[in-house]
Amino acid sequence: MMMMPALYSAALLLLLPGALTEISDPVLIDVVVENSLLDTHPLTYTTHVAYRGILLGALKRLMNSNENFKFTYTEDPNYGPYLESVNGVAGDDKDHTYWELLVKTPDGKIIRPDVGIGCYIPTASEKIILKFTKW
Ligand code: B12
Repeated sequence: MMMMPALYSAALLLLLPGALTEISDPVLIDVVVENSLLDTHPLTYTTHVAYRGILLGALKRLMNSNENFKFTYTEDPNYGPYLESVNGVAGDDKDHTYWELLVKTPDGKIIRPDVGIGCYIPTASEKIILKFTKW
């Protein structure tokens, strides 16, 4: 019986290196802002997200650290945060414009996530594309 605490400590020490990597490694991502309706150059920003953290957190961190990036969102009762504007350009229901969320994975594929900025969990080296477009 006296051995039990020591055994537990040994087991905990074996588990720790993995656990520590997870909490200390920030996940680097690029955020690309594109306007498909105007002939403007895409802007690329680099930021990071916490391990298994949501995109919304990364966008807030980017806004707080870079005065050239800003965004606003509204709160949908069912689906959470809806990306409303980026760098002063807002989507408008009347014009059928919105900010589409796309992701370019490290192997070059472009995917359209089936969740919004409050649910999407970026992984390392992804390019998050915020694309102003029409529906
Ligand atoms: C039409 C539609 C859109 C239209 C809305 C146009 C409009 N203003 O009318 C547009 C093209 C803008 C759109 C965009 C997106 N959508 Co959408 N959309 C729908 C759809 C097909 C119908 C919604 C609807 O009209 N409901 C009827 C009305 C009466 O109810 P409502 O509550 O008022 O509807 C509003 C919300 O649904 C809101 N809305 C629509 N999409 C989204 C997405 C998010 C994340 C939020 C917070 C709100 C939201 O817009 C509606 C009108 O105001 C649903 C699927 C479905 N069948 O329900 C998906 C759906 C809601 N969309 C979804 C997604 C993922 C997106 C995008 C994130 C896709 C992307 N990768 O870019 C983007 C939002 C990006 C952003 N800016 O934050 C998901 C949400 C799932 C989730 N848990 O996050 C759904 C469920 C489809 C799916 N993949 O299964 N969408």
